[in-house]
Amino acid sequence: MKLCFATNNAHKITEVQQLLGNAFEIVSLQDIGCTEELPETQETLEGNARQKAEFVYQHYQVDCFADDTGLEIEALHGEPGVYSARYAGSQRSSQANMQKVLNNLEGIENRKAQFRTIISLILEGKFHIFEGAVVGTIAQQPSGQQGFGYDPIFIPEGHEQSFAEMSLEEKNQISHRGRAVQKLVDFLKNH
Ligand code: ITT
Repeated sequence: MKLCFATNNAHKITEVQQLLGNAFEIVSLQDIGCTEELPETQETLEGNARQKAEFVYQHYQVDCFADDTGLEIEALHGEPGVYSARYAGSQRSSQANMQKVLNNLEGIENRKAQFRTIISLILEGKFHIFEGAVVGTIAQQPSGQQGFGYDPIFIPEGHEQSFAEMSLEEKNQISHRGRAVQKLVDFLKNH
């Protein structure tokens, strides 16, 4: 089965393809000839995930899904949340975003956080939604080279290492995206 993954983030494609295995083939935006920037102007993860998938479905008429993810930090009242990509500005720099988080948490003891992913699927014209989350803490400093985005400063609960110190398989087993994709796979297998 072929499904378009409506994302411009190559890291997400790598993670999700590993989870989907051979039963599903991911088609990229490039594969369907979509070179425009996907609109992402909503104020919730749900809204953005839906907006990205609907854009692709309306313009290209293919079955597709989109992922919107946010890092929600308790002591920062859920920030950066839906604004995770541009937290430190429009240059979308992971280094600057992580530094802003660390600066804002300086001197604050509560470092609890969660990653939350919403996946929206449009299959045969019908809309479906799946959610995955993982709780953890924000480290004092970045560590690790794997993964992407905020991975070097996020330590999932029950672990000592950041997501960026884990292999792709280890992260996928416990991550927000891994959990949301598992729900997507269960749905597709029963469809
Ligand atoms: P698309 O919208 O094209 O899918 P994006 O990178 O803009 O790609 P999001 O809006 O979902 O994706 O990402 C929000 C931010 O959260 C962005 O800065 C990512 O680097 C970061 N992020 C998303 N998933 C992550 C993960 O699994 N680990 C660490 N950071 C992540």
